[in-house]
Amino acid sequence: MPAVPPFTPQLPEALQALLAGRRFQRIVVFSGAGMSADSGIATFRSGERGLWTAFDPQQLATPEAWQRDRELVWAWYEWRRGQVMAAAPHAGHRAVAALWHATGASIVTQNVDDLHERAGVPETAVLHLHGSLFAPRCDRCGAAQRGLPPAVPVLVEGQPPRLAPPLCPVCRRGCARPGVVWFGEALDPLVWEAARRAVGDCDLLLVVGTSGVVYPAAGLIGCVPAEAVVVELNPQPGASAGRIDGRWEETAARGLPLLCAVLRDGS
Ligand code: BJW
Repeated sequence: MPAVPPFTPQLPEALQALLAGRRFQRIVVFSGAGMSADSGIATFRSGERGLWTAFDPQQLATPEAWQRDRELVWAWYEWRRGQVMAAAPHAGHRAVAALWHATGASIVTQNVDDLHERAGVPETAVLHLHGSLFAPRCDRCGAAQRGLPPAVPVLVEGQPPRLAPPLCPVCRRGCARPGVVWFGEALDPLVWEAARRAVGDCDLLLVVGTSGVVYPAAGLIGCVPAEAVVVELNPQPGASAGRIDGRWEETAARGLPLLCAVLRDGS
């Protein structure tokens, strides 16, 4: 029988020893889909509930998919935007926000949701490597089309949902596309550089809820200075690629409140 986790999470001894008596000055939190799993947002690759188990990324998350079938892709992203809007940040998001307020930690996320922000981190302080569900732009002229009201896809029985993306009010030729980074697309160079700088200058990197298989984001872990400490929080052992000095096999909602308190106040 698997051990029942204690009701109140406890830092593993090895991690406690690694962090004991240390005051970190330049912390970076690097989050992936597992960060939002406890808010009910599906991850991409975790078991049967992973998005890429139910859906084919080639049909939905590539520029080619967009060229082939905009209405299918737009409907899928609007469905996901609706799910995020209905979700709420959990205790782990709030702990990261408190850590940001206390230490000015950098927040680098692969997530396209806004749960770090809704937990209290200012929008300008979150580096979204893979864009945002809330930042659509024209697929032709690039004009931002923020603030679109949530739309409901048309459902035809036995067929995938479809939804026409709104026409661009600026050029009137293109239409809104999701403001996310698809496979084969480059990351925003300014966001990427800022993330690399933060990680390259950190003294502690906290890696939360990522499988570490998507590049270049996963390569960030390799940018940490030799003297920095890398801690991974993930219920799946050894999920991330790269050097990890301390691990805690725990969920974000359970682990982050304690871990962030230790980093904030010392142990
Ligand atoms: C919990 C938990 C709980 C569960 N608490 N934890 C070979 C080598 C290197 C690169 C490539 C290659 N072949 C192809 C590439 C390139 C490609 C790539 O990396 N592919 C890999 C799949 C191999 N990369 C790209 O295409 C990137 N662009 C690029 O390379 O551009 C080059 C270029 C340069 C110049 C000009 C033009 C091009 C772009 C990558 C974009 C990724 N996009 C997505 C979709 C975003 C939009 C959307 O949301 O739909 O980003 S894919 C998806 O994966 C999403 C995520 O951000 C990303 C990473 O996933 P993440 O966050 O790690 O989630 P999961 O599900 O994988 O893991 C969840 C983890 O949480 C697990 O470990 C669980 O255990 C854990 N967990 N519950 C804590 N409660």
